[in-house]
Amino acid sequence: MTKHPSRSGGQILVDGLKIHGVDMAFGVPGESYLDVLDALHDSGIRFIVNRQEGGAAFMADAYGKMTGRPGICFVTRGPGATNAAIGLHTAFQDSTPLILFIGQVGGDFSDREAFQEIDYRRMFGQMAKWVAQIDRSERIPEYLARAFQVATSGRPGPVVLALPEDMLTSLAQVADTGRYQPVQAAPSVAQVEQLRHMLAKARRPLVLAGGTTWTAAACADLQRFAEANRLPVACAFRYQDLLDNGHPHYVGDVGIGINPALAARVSEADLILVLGPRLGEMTTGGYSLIEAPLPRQQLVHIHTGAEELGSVYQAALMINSGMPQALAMLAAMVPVDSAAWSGSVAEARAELLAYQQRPPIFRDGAAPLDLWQVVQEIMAQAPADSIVSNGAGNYATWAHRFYRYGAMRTQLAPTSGAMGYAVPAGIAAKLLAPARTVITFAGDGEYLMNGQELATAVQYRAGVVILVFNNGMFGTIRMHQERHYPGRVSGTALHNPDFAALARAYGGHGEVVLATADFGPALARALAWTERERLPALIELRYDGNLITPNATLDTIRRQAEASR
Ligand SMILES: Cc1ncc(C[n+]2csc(CCOP(=O)(O)OP(=O)(O)O)c2C)c(N)n1
Ligand SMILES: [Mg+2]
Repeated sequence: MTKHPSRSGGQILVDGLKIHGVDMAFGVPGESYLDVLDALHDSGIRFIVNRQEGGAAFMADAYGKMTGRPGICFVTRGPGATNAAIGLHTAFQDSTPLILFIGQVGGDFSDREAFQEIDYRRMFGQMAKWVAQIDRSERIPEYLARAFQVATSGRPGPVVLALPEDMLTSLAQVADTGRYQPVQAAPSVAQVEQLRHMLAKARRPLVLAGGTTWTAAACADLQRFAEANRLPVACAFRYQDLLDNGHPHYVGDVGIGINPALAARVSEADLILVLGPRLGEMTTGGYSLIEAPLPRQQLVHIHTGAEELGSVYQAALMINSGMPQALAMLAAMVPVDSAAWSGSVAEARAELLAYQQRPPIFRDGAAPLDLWQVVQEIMAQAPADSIVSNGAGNYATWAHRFYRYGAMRTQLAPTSGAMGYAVPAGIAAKLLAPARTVITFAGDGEYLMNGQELATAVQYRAGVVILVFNNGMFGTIRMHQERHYPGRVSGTALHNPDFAALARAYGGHGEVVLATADFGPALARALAWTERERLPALIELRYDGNLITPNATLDTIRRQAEASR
């Protein structure tokens, strides 16, 4: 029998992370996993220390979205794990590969409700693909390999591994495993033939792309497939970057604030090729554009998870496949005769471009700060491969509707609708891709949910540009309030700090912009600062909260609600 050197649990774990290709991890330390921290010390793995576990878990999610490899997050027992939960929930809803390691009470004290003890299997049962506790250090390689397999195979998602303290310090002589291999299915030739047959018979087909496991090659194949069959391509909620938004076949996103003309196209399509996304509430207009369980349109649903297919929608054709596998076959498919819908790409594209024009609320300088112009200025100054992050709030509309996302992994946004994602995700993106420009859209509410991570950005010199859309309120909720309880503002007003001064206090650059003409120069200064100093820059956009969406003001929403009472 081969003799293996004696290693502590923490050392075996970190050696395993290296075997599985981990180069960066996020976390907040705890006394529960000192042995891991010690093994990380000279591991070559970059351990980014966060200021709150919510920020760490969101950064791990952003890492997973950007790379397709599991984002790694380390947190301590009870309090650390509870703080990290938001990132786990997001990774689950967004199908992001992520592994959360939690320091756990030692086996000598377990099941006594010892200090900070929680049973993570129960706590995270619904939020993770797999939750386990490693009780013996010699079994770490096996658990670790499985965690990487589970997080990346089929429908990707988060995995939780609890690490009892005494297990981490106990010595074992054990072999490491090899590197994990993500497993994805592929369509059969017969399935592609059937899809082709259905497409050939269609009159108003539409592609709806989204979901995970996409690669640059898969995105290129999507473009080829769309061009060859003259198909309009819409993208699912917060997966807008699967096709360059400047491409003539890109016709918009199916999500919150959908272009009514595109909504009509989805409703009236006779065949929707659903390439990748779960058909969730946000991507189906609350299950109305595409009715569940039996849609009016014929659906071809391609998804990475077999368990997802047929779970809500009974598609006419269900194909279990990873996106690279499926798109390679679709790109290679003999194109069908597309004469019946040959005009639809140009028409749908024209509808998108019309929807992206300056909205009337800003016409003729109607508002001192034109948020549409802000987005135009970003597109003029930032390179096409810039990464744009956001969390939840009405401010996100300015990005989703008017910003033209470049090729894949230029959009980092939670389909889970979690607030607090924008800032940590932007910082993680910059740490991963220091040469690329990162622009973070954050509301005033959003920013303060994880604004403390600005300290992390300064510590690791992540030069992100953060735009704080300050309307003095939790705007989305205020909008719903005006619709349902007009004039009765409750729990949604915010008194804010001086955001620019706050950024400077952290060591970043900070400015306030009140007028349209001042934004361009402010952005140029912010971009130059982030480039030169490799430190974050924040621009607070202070504007009238009445401007709640590109289509409606709070006043008009209130008046309409009152009139219909
Ligand atoms: C963690 C979390 N808490 C609460 C909510 C509910 N919520 C959705 S949007 C929103 C307000 C966002 O406010 P802000 O960031 O200022 O953006 P605005 O809508 O004002 O543009 C709230 C409270 C949420 N989605 N996530
Ligand atoms: Mg706000």
